[in-house]
Amino acid sequence: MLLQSDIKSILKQYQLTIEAELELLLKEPSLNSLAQSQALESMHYSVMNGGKRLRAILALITAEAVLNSETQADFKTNPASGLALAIELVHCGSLIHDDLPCMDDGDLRRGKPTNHKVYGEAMALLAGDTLLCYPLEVLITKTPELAKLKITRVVLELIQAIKDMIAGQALDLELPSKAQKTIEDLKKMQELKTGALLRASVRLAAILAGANEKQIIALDSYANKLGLAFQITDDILDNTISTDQLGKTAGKDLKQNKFTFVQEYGLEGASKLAIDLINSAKDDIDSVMIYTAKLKLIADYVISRNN
Ligand code: GRG
Repeated sequence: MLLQSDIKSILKQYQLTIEAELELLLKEPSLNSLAQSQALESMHYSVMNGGKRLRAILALITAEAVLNSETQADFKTNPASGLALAIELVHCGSLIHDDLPCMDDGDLRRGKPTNHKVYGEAMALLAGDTLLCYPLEVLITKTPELAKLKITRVVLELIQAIKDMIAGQALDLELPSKAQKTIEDLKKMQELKTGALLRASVRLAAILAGANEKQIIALDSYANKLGLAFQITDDILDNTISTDQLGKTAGKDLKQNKFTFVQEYGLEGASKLAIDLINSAKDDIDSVMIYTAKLKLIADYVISRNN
């Protein structure tokens, strides 16, 4: 039986596998043309600079749960292996663009200078661009043969999730200047900006692993709630954790006049909302699968993390 205290070692195991695979992907011959400039080094800097690898882990453990596997499956045969890597790459690209001066203007990411601080804005832009198209190649070429039967649906849904993330980012940029902001505006924006990729990690892994419709619906609901709880926790951490611990500049939301869940509900209210969402997310998956332990542990981790 898995305990809450096992989460650190479980995360570590998956992180090591994912990082080794990401490192290999950045050496693929299809990226050779980018190696002629600093573009590949710039990408490498932002893909391999830490990160919790939450989206990739969610994809892998969702597929394992659907396949009734209690233990970590061999990476290459996990139906969601290509998806896990693809989503992680898109996520890293989105962070590079998010940190640009024309967006969130970040100096620090994962405790290190942001991409454009090291490689300049133009190279950061190009690294982010590459991390938008290369992941689709990765998804198609690295998905194990059997799961490839579902690939068209999965590619199309991933493209939609990426467009939703971009739409969420656009709303995020516009929201501070909107005169009448409602909590519904905030939820919609976060559902798109942060929720879409997290949801895709779970939902598309379930599809690739051959989940039935009931399981897909339950996992989709789990992922939606997890995504919202993740963002609420981000808002709480921005208010309560130091820049050192957070790995990026703390207290930025307030400085940038961002409308957040903490502003709306206060620290205690926001924390209660996140806990309720996670409990409900865990309930969602109980009746449709047997091996839900890791999905539940990671749900708890989403709101107990400190970065
Ligand atoms: C070029 C792909 C691409 C996108 C452009 C900039 C943009 C559109 C989207 C940005 C969306 C964004 C910044 C969403 C926030 C997601 C979020 C909460 C990031 C932090 O996630 P963690 O904590 O990060 O999982 P680590 O560092 O652990 O990977």
